[in-house]
Amino acid sequence: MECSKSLSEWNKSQKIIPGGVNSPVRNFSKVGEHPRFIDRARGCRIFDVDGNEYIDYVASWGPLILGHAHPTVVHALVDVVHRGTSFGAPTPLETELAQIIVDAVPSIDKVRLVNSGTEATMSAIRLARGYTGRDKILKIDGCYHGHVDYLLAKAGSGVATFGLSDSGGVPEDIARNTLTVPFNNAEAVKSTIEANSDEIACLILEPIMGNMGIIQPKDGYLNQLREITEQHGVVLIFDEVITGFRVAYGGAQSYYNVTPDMTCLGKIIGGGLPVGAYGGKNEIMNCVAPEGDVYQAGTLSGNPLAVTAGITTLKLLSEPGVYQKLEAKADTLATGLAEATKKNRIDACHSRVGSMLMFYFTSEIVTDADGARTADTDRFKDYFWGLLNKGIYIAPSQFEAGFVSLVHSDNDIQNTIEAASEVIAQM
Ligand code: KE4
Repeated sequence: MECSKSLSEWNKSQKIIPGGVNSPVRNFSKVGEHPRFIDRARGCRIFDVDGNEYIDYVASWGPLILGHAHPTVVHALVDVVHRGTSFGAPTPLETELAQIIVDAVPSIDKVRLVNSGTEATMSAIRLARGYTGRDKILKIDGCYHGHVDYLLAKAGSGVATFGLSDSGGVPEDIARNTLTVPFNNAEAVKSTIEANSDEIACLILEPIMGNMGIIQPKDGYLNQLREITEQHGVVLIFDEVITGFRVAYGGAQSYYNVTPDMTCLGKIIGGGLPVGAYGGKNEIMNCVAPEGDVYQAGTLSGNPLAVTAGITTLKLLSEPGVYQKLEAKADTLATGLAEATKKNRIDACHSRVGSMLMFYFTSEIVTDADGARTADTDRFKDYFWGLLNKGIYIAPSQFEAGFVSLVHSDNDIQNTIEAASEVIAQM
């Protein structure tokens, strides 16, 4: 596969951008070689600067559930850009997106728009601390919540991919307020909260772990967390930056019928442009400045372009039958992949919730981050390159999720299954 132009771009970018990329996970160093530089995308396909075409399952790490350059989204952006790009003043568009989110997400009475998932989680944690007057936070080993200092302890995504135990640059007196427990172990949460009960402000977690591959909550686990945190006045925060509007229109909290105190959103709610959000019960959200004393701000928060892309995307997702279509497409793909690993007797643990799916090269049944860490990342590397060379673009890491969009056709899915079957058969 010709990639000389990508290589040339890589040689330039490495000189002036750390790792040649503006986010570590885009770097191919853990699978070897260099990233493909993208020229354009449309629907479920992306095209690199050498003209190679790929069926895309990264979807910009989740946002593009409608596919790339969706005509309705593009038209809405073209219409709105002529009216100005940012005002630093409120607009009706922000209220419209906020209303859509409040109507869709059970835990959210009020919501503040920000510019990224990281800003959303950082703000939610500060708010939980301000609301409770407590300093400690509890997170789950392997969950990734963005690059917030005190949330990089035992994080997933790029932190796991690059084997960074934690991050450099985080002072000990910040990290020590972060407690970590394994996923799918409610007893560990209970005992940790009881040991620190009047000091823990919140428990934050991805209700479905999407940054160590995909790890689903065991039956009743989220309900147990809800009860335990309720008993001890600990704010329960669902980080639904990935799962929000992905696994259901109301997110994982609707899918599993468990309502947290606060929710963080991102990715899909911006439709491919920078939007994050945090929201929750009125009594908590009323503590946010200027109403309350918990400060959070942002020059471009609620930006009319990004909000327009988000509104347009969420309106299209609210149409009848959308999630059934996503479910059917993803189920077909997941079934085909499972048949391929089984037929070739390749140890694999498959995982799918709605239109997010992946599998681990391991014989274990993965229920937490330690289980995910048993995956054979060398085998994954072979799988990644086998697919890429056949025109299938998945995340360059065993510890990420794959995403099916509304515009992956039956043909695209079948082509993917055939390509994956050929690669797996050669393993
Ligand atoms: P951003 O700051 O990257 O918009 O969102 C941070 C974040 C928060 N919470 C969850 C559950 C997330 O998955 C993320 C970001 N996800 C990664 C990929 N798994 C983004 C890709 C990247 O880091 O470039």
